[in-house]
Amino acid sequence: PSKPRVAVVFGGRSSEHGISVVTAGAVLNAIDRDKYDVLPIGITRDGRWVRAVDDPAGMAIGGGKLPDVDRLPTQGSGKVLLPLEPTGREVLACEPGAVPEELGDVDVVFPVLHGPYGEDGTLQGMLELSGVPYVGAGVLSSAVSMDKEYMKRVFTSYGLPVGPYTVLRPREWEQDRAAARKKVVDFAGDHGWPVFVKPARAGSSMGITKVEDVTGLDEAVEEARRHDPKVLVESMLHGREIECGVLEFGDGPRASVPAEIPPPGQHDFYDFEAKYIDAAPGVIPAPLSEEQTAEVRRLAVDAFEAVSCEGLVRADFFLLDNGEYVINEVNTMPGFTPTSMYPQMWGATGVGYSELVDRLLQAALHRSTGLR
Ligand code: G1L
Repeated sequence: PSKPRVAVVFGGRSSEHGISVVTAGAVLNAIDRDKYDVLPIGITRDGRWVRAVDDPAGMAIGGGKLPDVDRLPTQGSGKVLLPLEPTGREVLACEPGAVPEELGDVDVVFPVLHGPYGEDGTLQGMLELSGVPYVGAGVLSSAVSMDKEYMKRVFTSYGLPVGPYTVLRPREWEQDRAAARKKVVDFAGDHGWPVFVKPARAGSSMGITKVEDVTGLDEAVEEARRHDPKVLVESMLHGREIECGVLEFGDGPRASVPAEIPPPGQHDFYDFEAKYIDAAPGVIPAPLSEEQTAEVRRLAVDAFEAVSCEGLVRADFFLLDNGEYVINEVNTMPGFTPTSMYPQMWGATGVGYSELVDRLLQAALHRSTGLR
């Protein structure tokens, strides 16, 4: 019997290009070759799709340097393989179920891409059009989970507790600066300084500033707007940072044991490098009471359901000093190297890295595709 063919798509035009390649190397290394055929597909920093040589070891961090698709050996001509470049329109000529001819049939795509065009639902939409199943969240779930405003709106209407926030829409900031500033000052009047100013849609922790008073506001908003013209202002929550992994099993989503992220030391909050490259900084399992553990696991599964997620999600919470949980966000493409929080939490729950990868592939392959 022929094996399902897995296209692992990685790299891409985001600043997290190198981490994506490292992660894809770990995924390729973990895929059971007795069960699956693999097709590694790299996306260069300028958006060309190329067929990479199946060499997971060559995709690891080498000499302290992150790998890059442009430096990986490619297979075949090395020319653009897919009609899926930023400007490509030939995708419309592509047969459903047969990502491009040159590549042969692909049974499932494992996307390992960060940020815009990777985890925001756009790649997922393209794969829906192609009729190819893929690992992880679908179009709506990816898009909602990428947008901090809509994520909070969905959580709220699903009965999940969220922290105080306000939104600065592009036009508000551009057309009436004074009113926009007042909106934030009034918000801080109600909920206190400092506030966090964040781009509504951005991967990792980029563009986020902790603002102590109104004097730092304009600069923080301008910085956030470099990533997204829509900006979120959140109050600083006092409590412990607790994370939980959710994974889809045959009978539905289950939550891992939770982890606690220790309070940041010299940094104001974890930056992107700490989140993705460093070994998981968390304490696993989080030192919580049985009731607190059960509650956060329940909330994590609720969050998965709230955004109609598929495959997996990492749900991030604050356990406030008053004992109540608040959900901060969900991440449909969390850090995913073997030492990242999500795989570590599942490891502590009895699901190793290879089993994780296999469960995600199985969930994707068993999903119905096409019109539902
Ligand atoms: F496909 C999964 F399983 F949903 C998946 C894909 C990608 C989970 C996690 C990730 N993570 C990443 O791609 C990244 C955080 C390394 C992006 Cl740079």
